[in-house]
Amino acid sequence: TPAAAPAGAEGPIVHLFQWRWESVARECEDFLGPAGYAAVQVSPPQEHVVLSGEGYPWWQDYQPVSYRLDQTRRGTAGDFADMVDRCRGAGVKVYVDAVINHMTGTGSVGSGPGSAGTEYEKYAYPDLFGDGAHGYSRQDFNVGECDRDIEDWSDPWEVRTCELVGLSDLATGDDYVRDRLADYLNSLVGMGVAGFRIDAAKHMPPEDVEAVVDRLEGTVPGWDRPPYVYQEVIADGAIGGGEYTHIGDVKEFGYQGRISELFAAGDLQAAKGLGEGLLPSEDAVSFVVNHDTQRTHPVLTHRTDRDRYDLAQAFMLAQGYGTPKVMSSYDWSGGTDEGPPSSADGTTEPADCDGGRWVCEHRALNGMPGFTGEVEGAGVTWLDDGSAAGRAALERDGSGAAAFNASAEPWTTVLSTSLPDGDYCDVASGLVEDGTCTSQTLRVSSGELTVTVPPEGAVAVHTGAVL
Ligand code: LM2
Ligand code: CA
Repeated sequence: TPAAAPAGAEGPIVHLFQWRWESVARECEDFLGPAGYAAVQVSPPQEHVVLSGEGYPWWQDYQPVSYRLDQTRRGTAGDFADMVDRCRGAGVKVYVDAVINHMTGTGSVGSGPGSAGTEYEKYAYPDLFGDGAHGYSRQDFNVGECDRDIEDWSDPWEVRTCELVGLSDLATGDDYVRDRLADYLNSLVGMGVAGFRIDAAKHMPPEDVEAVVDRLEGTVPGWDRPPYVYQEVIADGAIGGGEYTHIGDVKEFGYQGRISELFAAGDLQAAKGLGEGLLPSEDAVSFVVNHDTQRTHPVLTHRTDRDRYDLAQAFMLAQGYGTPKVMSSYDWSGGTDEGPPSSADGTTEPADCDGGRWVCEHRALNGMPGFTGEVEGAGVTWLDDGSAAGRAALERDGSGAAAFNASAEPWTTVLSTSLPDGDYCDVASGLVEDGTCTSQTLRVSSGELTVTVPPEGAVAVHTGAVL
C-alpha cells in the first residue's frame, strides 16, 4: 500500500484539551460543525498511568501503559467510538494525540495497574492490546543504547535515543516496535480517526516516524482520504522542523512564539509579517498556545490577557499561515500540574462552557473557522494604511475581509475590497444559523465596507456567510 500522503492544508483544528469523549461528541454537533472547524484534536486515548498520590495530574495521559482504549479518565472505548461517529456526522474529523516515543516513567508510581487495569512496570508492558498477543519488554526499549535522561540537547542522537524526563524510550528503529505502533494507530483509523498529532516527534529519528506513518492505512473510512499527520517538533539548533516535513506537517513553534509576543505588545503592524523565515505555510501547523506553552511560557494566554489572546487566535484564523490550531483550555488555580475538573476517583467531569473551569476559548471565536475554510488558498492584501501599530485589516482576495483592533478605543474605518456587493454576517462575533446571522449584518456596496471594530476585538466577513 502507498504511504499516507503528506497532506497539505486541512482546515482549522481545535484542541479540546482533556475533554471527555461524550463532551467532544456533543460539542462537534452543537458548535464545532456549525462554526466551521475541520477537525478536533483530542487528548491521548490509550490506557495511561493513574497517579492518585499526585492528584491525577493531566500529564498521566502522556505515560502509556497499553494501547487499550477501554477505560481512560475520559470514558470508555464505546464512548470513544461514538464520539468519532458523531463528529463525523457533524462534518468534523477527529485527530488523536499519538504518544509513540515512550511508555511510562519512574515518577511516583513506577508500576501498577493502569487506568484499564493492565499491570506494568517501567520497561515491561505485557499486554498491549488486551488480547495477550503482544507486549513490550526490555529489548523493545533503548536501555541498551542509553539508560539515562537526555542531558546534552545539542546532540540529536541523544535527544532521540535517551529518555525524555525519565520516560522509557521505545526502540522505534525496530520492526517489532514499529509494527505495534502501527497496529495501535491503524486500530484508530479503522474506527474513523482521521489524523494524528505525533507527540515528541523530535525525540524519534525522522526515519522511524516515517516507517510508522508508511504503515498507516491509506484511506480513513468515511472520509475517503489518508490520515493527516502533524508532528510535535520543538525546533532548536540541533534539530529542525524541516527534517520532518516530508512525513507530514510540523507544529511551527517559531510562529507560536512570535504571534504571542507581537499580540502581547499590541504590534499588529509587525504581525503582518508572521510566517516569514518559518516553515513553508503548506507544511506548518500554526498556533498561539498549546497545553505546554500555556503553562511553561505564558506570554499570552487566557490567563494573562483574555481579550488580546482571543484576538490573536482570530487573527491566526484569518491570516492564512499554516493549518491553524485553536486551543481550548481548562483553568488551573492549584498549579500547572492540576488536572481537569474531576470526581474523587480521577474521572474527568463533562465539559461545561457555561461557567466553571472549562474556559472554552473556541466559543469566543464564533464563526472564524468558517472564514479560514472559505478563504483557503486566497492571497492576502492589507487594507489598512499602516498608521496605527495596534490596528490592521486584510482581504483574502475575493473571498473575505477582516479588521483587528488591539486598542481600547473603537475603530471605524472604510475597507475597500473586491468582495461582491451584498449583506454579510460578521463571523468574528457570530455565525449564520438557519439562514440568519446571530451577530451584526454588514453591507458591502461598490466594494466598500464600513466597519466599527470594537476595542480589543475583530470584525470579519466572507463569501460563505452571506444573507
Ligand atoms: C510532549 N510533547 O512532545 C507533550 O506535549 C508534553 O506535555 C509531555 O510531557 C511530553 N511530550 C511527553 O509526552 C508531559 C508533562 C511532563 C510529564 C510527562 C509524562 O509536561 O511534566 O512528566 O508528560 O507524564 C512527568 C513528570 C516528570 C517525570 C515524568 C516521568 O512531570 O517530572 O520525570 O513524568 O515520570 C521524572
Ligand atoms: Ca526516542
